[in-house]
Amino acid sequence: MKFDVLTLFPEMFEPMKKSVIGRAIEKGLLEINLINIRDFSKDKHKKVDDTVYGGGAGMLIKPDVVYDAFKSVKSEKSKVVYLSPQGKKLCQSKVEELAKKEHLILLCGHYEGIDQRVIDKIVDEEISIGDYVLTGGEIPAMVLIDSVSRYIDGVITGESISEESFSGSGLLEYPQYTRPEEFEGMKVPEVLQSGHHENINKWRRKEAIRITYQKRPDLLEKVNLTDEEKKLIEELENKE
Ligand code: 4GT
Repeated sequence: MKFDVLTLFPEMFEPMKKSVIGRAIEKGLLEINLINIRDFSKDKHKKVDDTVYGGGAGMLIKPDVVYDAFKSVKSEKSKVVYLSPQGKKLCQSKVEELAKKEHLILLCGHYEGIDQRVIDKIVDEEISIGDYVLTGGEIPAMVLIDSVSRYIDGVITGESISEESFSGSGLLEYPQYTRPEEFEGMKVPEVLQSGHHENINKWRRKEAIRITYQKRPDLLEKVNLTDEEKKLIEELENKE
């Protein structure tokens, strides 16, 4: 999978060369190509922004430089995503959908944003990472790359993906423990040391339901629960 990132601050993506994503790049599973929008300025001072028509504070990125940067990377199969607070909020199912694409072009705004005409011309989808304002689309682009890359074969070792929060069951993850068996007077739950896998799975499912009920009850609406599990939730409700 290939990401082309159109940005004024390619250096911001340096940290992605570390850890899991860095190894995926080294293994050739993933390509992150950084395109500096400034390289496409025709201006002798490499100017990329200008004042806003109609007045108001700040500067906007000019449409022609963004368009030229886009043309330098576009392909038949590319899909252009503009990271913006106006976009649809990113969720795990959208992440999974994007992971099926071969080539994503991520457009990052800065300052007050980008001239609307080039957005209308080249953007296929606008995505937000949440309802808050940032100084640029670079961090949202990194969030998207990180979340999507985990779905590429070989990026994540082991089973993991289907069992975790927001995938599969729709529940949050059950609590997990490692050594020591006792920490600050707190013991690892007995059942997890029993080696009885059926009981362990039952305990984990129950804990996942309990934690989802306590931390994110809104998520439970979409979860398929057995009658027994619905009773468990009633019990939790009565405990309050
Ligand atoms: C928030 C988000 C985002 C910004 C988000 C254009 C100039 C947008 C600054 C940029 N803020 N981008 N993608 N919540 N700010 O996803």
